[in-house]
Amino acid sequence: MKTYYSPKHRLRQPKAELHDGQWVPSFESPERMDHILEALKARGLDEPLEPGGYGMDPVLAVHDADYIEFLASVWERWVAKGHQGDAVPNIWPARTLRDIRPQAIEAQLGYYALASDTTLTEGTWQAALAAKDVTLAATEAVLAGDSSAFALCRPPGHHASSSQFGGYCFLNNAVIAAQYARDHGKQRVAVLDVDFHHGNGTQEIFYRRNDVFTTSLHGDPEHAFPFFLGRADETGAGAGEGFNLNLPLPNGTTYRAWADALETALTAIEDFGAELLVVSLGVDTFENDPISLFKLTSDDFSDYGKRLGRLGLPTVFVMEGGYAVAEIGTNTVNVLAGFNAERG
Ligand code: OKP
Ligand code: ZN
Repeated sequence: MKTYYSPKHRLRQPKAELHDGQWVPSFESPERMDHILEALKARGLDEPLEPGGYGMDPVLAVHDADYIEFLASVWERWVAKGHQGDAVPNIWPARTLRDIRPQAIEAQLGYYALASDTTLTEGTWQAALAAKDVTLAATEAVLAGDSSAFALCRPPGHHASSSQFGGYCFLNNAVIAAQYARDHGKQRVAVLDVDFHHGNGTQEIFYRRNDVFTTSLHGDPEHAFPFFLGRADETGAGAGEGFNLNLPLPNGTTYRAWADALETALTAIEDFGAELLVVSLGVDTFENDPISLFKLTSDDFSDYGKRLGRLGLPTVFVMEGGYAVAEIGTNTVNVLAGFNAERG
C-alpha cells in the first residue's frame, strides 16, 4: 500500500487549545505525524511519497467559494488588524441573533466556525492545502488501479462542512477524495468514518445525494462532540434519503459492540453497491485516547483492518483523529497491516 505524506503539515502549529475551560497544548499536533511515520518504517511499510499539486477545483467541488476565500485570507486580515495571538472564534450567528455575514474579521470567524476548539494560525491554510493534495494523490493511486492507498495528512477533515471549520478541521479531505472519485469514473462511492467523533461535515456535504453513501460509527452525540449532529434518525434527505447511516455508540464501548456496528456499516456499503471506499481513519477510539470515550485495544485495530480488507473494495485511507500520541503509530499501522494481510 502506498502512503502519501507532505512535511508541509508542520506549517500548522496551533499555539494552544481552549479545553475544559483552560488553554492547554493543542491535542492535534505535528508530533502525531512523526509517530505514524516511525511506525510505518518500523513495520516495513512502503516509504511515503510526496504528492503533486491538484489545484482548487476538487476543493471548490465540495466547499463554498466564500468559505474558501475566507480560509485563504483570514490570517492576513487578522494580523492586519493588529491582533497578536492566534485567531479564535468567539461570537456566532446564534439562534437568537440574525443569520447574517458581517464584514468584520472577528464576526466572520464565528460565521465560518462551528466550534471554538480550532484556532486559525499562520500557515494553517498552507497545511490544509497540503493535506488535500496528499489525499488526492492517494485517491489518484487507487483510481489508477492500486487496491488501496494511505493519505497520511493533518489537519484532519471530517468535521469541516461545506462552509464551516472546527473540530481541528478546515478542508474535508475524505469528502474531497470521494467527490474526486465520482468525477473520475466511479459511479457509487462510500465513505466509512471510524473516527471516535461523528463526521458531521461529511454527512452534511453528501446528505441530499444518492451517489455517495456515508456511514459513521461514533460516540453518541448526546454525550460527545459535535453534539449537534450524528443521531441515528439522520438518514439523508431528498434524493439522499436512506444514503446516510449513523451508528452512535455509548460511552465506554468496547470492541465487541464496536465490531458489530462495523459489520452493520460494511453490509450497508455492500448493499449500496460501492465501487470505491474512502475510510476516514481516526484512531481516537483507542482506550487511552485523552479526549475520547471508547475502549478499543491496539489488537482491535488489527482485527478491524482485516475486516476492511475482506470487503474487497478499492480503498483510500484518510487520516483523521487520534490523540494518544505514543500509541497513534501502532494503532494506525495495525489497521493498514491488517488490511494488507487480507489484500496484499
Ligand atoms: C477531531 B477529530 C476538546 C473538545 C473539543 C473536539 C474534538 C475534535 C476531534 N477541547 N474538541 O474528530 O478527531
Ligand atoms: Zn475524532
